[in-house]
Amino acid sequence: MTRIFSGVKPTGHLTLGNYLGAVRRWAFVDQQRADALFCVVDLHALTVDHDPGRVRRLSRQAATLLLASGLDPELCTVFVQSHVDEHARLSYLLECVATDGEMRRMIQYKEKAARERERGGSVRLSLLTYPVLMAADILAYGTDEVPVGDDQTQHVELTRDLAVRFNQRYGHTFVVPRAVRPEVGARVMNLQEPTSKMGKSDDVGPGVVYLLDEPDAVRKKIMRAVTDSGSGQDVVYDREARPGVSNLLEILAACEGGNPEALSGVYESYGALKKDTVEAVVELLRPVQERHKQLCADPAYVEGVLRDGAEKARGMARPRVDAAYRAIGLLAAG
Ligand code: AQP
Repeated sequence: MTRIFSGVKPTGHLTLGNYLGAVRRWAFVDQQRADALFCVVDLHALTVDHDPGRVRRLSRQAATLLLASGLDPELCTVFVQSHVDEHARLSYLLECVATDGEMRRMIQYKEKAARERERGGSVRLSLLTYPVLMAADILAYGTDEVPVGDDQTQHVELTRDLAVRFNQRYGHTFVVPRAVRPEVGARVMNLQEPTSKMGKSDDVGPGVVYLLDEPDAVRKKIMRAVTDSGSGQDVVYDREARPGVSNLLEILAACEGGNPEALSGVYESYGALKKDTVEAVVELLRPVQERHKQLCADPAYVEGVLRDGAEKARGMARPRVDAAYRAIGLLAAG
């Protein structure tokens, strides 16, 4: 059976981008067809300036939202990364296979490091090595497929390179995984800056729709979304020339299961497109928010799912990570 691994970082509240680009597919496609593991990758949240209490709260909230989005512990494994030591153990071995040049070429590193420097902060070493930890997350489980949004494709490519290199140098240990992406909704853009990804740790709050936004907040954000100036009101799908309106068409198409290009022919004004997008997003989020509320009333259930998930994940990861320790030349403990 195909094995799938993917994760979400508790660096902020989950967004519509996280949902359309990743989580919805995990719930409605991946967990049904594969042996799937989904993880709150909390160690990754420590790569930038962080507040410990906030990371803990966001980790719990992310896990609850994954379950609210439809991840079913009967069908898949849901857990928190730091509960399974194998991730950090394997990460160090992979650091001994990766090069610093590879790390410095990562687009997300360059962007995030530049942002930290602009803010006058220093760049944590873990931000540079983060893709290696992500590779360990994936490789520890013999993963075949990694369902991710566009922004993570480069990291999965690096993971493949590290797996192949390790296997060539030290003997076959890792499955070489591949990234899989949803056709529509793979890259939801910020509503206020439609040339940038909608990110959960963005400063531009009004441009980001969060999974737990009330309908009124969703309405305000979408109705105020930046549309493209100097081109009249015609609704055209063109990501390069018309990023604002194209983003709305993509969001609507992703919500309704349609095609953004075909949808563009249906609308004569931005207003009508925005109105329908509001309705589609509110309807999309409604069941997730209702289930989230129920789960918040039962924290013991969520804790139990995470405890069982970690135990199961540990059992799956340990044999491969132990094999990697032996293959690379470390003496087995007596
Ligand atoms: N805007 C997006 N459109 C489509 N997919 C997206 N994903 C994230 N943003 C979008 C996908 O969601 C999954 C979980 O993402 P993550 O938690 O690993 O964080 P990220 O990719 O770094 O995204 P964020 O939300 O923007 O976090 P910050 O702001 O902290 O960097 C991934 O599969 C991702 O592709």
